[in-house]
Amino acid sequence: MKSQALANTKTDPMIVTIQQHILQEQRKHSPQASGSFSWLLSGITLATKMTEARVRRAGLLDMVGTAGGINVQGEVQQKLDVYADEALIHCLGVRENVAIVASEESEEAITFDGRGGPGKYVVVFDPLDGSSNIDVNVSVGTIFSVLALPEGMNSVDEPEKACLQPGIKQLAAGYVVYGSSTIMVYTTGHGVHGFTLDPSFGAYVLSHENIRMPEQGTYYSSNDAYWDSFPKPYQEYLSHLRSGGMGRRYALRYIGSLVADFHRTLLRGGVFLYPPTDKNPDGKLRLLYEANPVAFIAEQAGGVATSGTQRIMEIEPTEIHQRTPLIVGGKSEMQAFEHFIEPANVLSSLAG
Ligand code: P6P
Repeated sequence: MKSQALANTKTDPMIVTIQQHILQEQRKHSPQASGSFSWLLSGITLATKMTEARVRRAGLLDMVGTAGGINVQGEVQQKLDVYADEALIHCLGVRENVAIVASEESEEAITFDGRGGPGKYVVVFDPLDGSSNIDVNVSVGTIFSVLALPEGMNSVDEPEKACLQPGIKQLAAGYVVYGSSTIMVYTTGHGVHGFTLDPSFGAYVLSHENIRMPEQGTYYSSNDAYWDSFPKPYQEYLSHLRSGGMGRRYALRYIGSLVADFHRTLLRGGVFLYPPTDKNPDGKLRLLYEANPVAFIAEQAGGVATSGTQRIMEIEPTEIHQRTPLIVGGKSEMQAFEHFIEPANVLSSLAG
């Protein structure tokens, strides 16, 4: 007889860890799988647990503040940025099936040659997105995307080219949000599943199976400080949301940390927008390791993700750190968005 206390919590003896879930999914969807992907993912989960341990105690470990460097984006590196980046590079680097990684923190792609046999995966990631929020105790996150090393491509000679694949080629994508609890959300193309880190025994335990994004929410999420530099169709769309044009009043929620803003949108619905602005005319968010993984997860959960001119996952990348506008949300909000943006695209294409 199971004790009542155990029966009502996720620590029930029937818990499902992320490793168990991946293996179950692989057996269900690709019986011939060698378990190679779950070995890769265990490198990511380990690195995020190492990072989580420091995020939680940042103020006590001299891990707040800047590391003194500037990353390839021209952003001041936080100490935790550097730690999270090194943890992922180390944990993935010791997995012989990983050929190449690319990080927001490194200008060039990194190859792991000289090990037993050629790797077959490419992993791109933002090791600690939103890290400027750490010092004020706001949620931050890790975002990752897994691609196959293209057939016939030599990982050592063309590492950057191997990363430049559209989002539809992703084998898996996920993020970890270091928030009030630490949750990993991932997809391999068979739905979206969330796992909460149980610090009492250090495992990610299934807590959100088959996440579906609500058709319509009640929040929009954008940095309204840039309103004046949003293109007019975006201003008209946001006014539509604010004025009850969607049959309900929307509230604004904006944390300024993509993983936190997207995680809320995934669970509660609504829409997140980072439009083109004067300062970032191509958008601020990076295609390969922010927009693409978010788009894969959103679409797998029944949502939509666009750059304003095309489906995010169909953008053909030309450089590792390229940026894109990102509008991602539930079906209802995104259908309304298409209505406002479509004429603008038609007009701009005519003008082009
Ligand atoms: P802004 C954090 O720096 C980040 O890259 C994303 O996590 C976040 O969505 C965005 O920038 C916030 O940008 O211009 O609103 O501060």
